Amino acid sequence: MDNRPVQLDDRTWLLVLTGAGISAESGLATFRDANGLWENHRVEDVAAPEGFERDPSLVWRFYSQRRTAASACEPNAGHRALVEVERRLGDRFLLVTQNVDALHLRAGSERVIELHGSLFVTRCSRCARPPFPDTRLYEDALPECEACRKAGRRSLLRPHIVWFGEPLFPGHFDRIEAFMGTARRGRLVFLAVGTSGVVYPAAGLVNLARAHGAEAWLLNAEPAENGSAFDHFVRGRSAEALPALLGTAR
Ligand code: BV8
Repeated sequence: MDNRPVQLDDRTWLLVLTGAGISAESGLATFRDANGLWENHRVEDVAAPEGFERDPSLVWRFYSQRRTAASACEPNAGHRALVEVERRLGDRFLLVTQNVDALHLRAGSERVIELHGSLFVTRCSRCARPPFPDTRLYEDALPECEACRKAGRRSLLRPHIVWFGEPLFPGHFDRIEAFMGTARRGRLVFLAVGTSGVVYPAAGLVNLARAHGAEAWLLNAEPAENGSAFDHFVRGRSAEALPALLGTAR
């Protein structure tokens, strides 16, 4: 257990990975706490392409409910601490989040990779039209793609989210690896916050960071599945423990 702040000097490059735990204190249910039943749905029924294929209405009701829940929340002190550190470190900072709730963006983080996509972006399930910002709720009629309709076919819109069994978006891992490679000029620190370390490839990031010489920290309310890969473990709730760990607590 470590309780001293992470040293963030002018040689430090900081790569942060956040999970659902950083949004818990904003009032959003975490993935694990729901014991695999997510808002009363089995994950494979609502966060997998097969589930969307089988029952697109159920999936759109699930994501509409999560759009409503996330929109009703506010970023917390954990999100704000990361905004503060980004201001200090600039391009020596990169935030990778597994969360799709957009709370990091609403807090003011800019150097963010939304590894699993966003609740507030929609795309066509079939054509190559670019994903687009979307806050609408689809609890009755299923949304269809206008571009496909104009081309004489019918295709459903879907959340721009990486579902289980789907690959990550192209370029995200390249950007993360490029950041780690550049960080070799200085001292790379990898910090995971609020994640159970179960879902891959995100849970493998700590190993990649250590292969790039990183010092690895985990801040979490409980030990994580991949906890043994970290050099330091800070047990705590991120809204309070993260500002202290980063030295941004007022
Ligand atoms: C891929 C979007 C390959 C959805 C998410 C069998 C078949 C297919 C794939 C697999 C398989 N077996 C394994 C896999 C791989 C699979 C995987 O890892 N499965 C796990 C369950 C074993 N991964 C995938 O499928 C990935 N894709 O492998 O593709 C491929 C490659 C090429 C070509 C084709 C295919 C895709 C994974 C992405 C899935 N999508 N999200 C949505 O959100 O709607 S993942 C989902 O889980 C969320 O994003 C969530 O963030 C993420 C991980 O969970 P955590 O964030 O860690 O949240 P969790 O609740 O688990 O933990 C929270 C932690 O916080 C807890 O430890 C808690 O103690 C702590 N905490 C709570 N409160 C606080 C706190 N800590 C601090 N402060 C607090 N206040």
